[in-house]
Amino acid sequence: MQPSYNNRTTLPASATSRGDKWYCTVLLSDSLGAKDDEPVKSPEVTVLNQKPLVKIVSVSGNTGNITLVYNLTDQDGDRCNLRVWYRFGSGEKRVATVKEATEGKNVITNVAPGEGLQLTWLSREDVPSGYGEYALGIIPNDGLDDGTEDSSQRFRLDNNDAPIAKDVSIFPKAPFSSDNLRADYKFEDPNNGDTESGSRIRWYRNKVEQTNYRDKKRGPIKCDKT
Ligand SMILES: [Ca+2]
Ligand SMILES: [Ca+2]
Repeated sequence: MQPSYNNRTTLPASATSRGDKWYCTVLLSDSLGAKDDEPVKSPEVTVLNQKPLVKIVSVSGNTGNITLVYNLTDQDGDRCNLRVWYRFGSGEKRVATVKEATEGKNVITNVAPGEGLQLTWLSREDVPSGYGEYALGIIPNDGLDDGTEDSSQRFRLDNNDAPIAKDVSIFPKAPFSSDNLRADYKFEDPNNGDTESGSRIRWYRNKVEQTNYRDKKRGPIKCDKT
């Protein structure tokens, strides 16, 4: 029994918590003093869970570590687990590796509701050469229910590093005028898996560029034998 609410017909919301089971009893009497023999009991009601809600405030950064600022609300004051995802273009949601994760790669556990909270997406872990329009999202769960998720505006990500031309040389190394010349080099890209596309090659004869051999791996045939 909660005696401080005796004889009141209204119980303030501040007195209830999620999961509480409440009932009241009524013992009626009239102005002449006649009263019921026994108090009458109401059916029991359970105070329901209010689902949490996330609102993403901002995203900053466009390469490597991306900072997300968000607000987390739960009217019951429940601490929440947050699952973080990313999306490339209009593709499907994928698990986002976050620095603050305490469970797996993308779950931050036991977060108290508040404003201006931050998390960091380690984007290079998930998309080492990611390039294009991305979005991030958070799904809150208060231990009972998934709440209302939010996703960020799309933002531009550029994790792509330029490739490096290694061991650039001409073959043969000691050519005669009857030899075709060939440009030799190795394509190395810091992002594993990137392939060569659109490389530019220039040939110089006595320091003057020979534009008709642009982007050709084979250089001039100095002496045409035909
Ligand atoms: Ca709740
Ligand atoms: Ca690259």
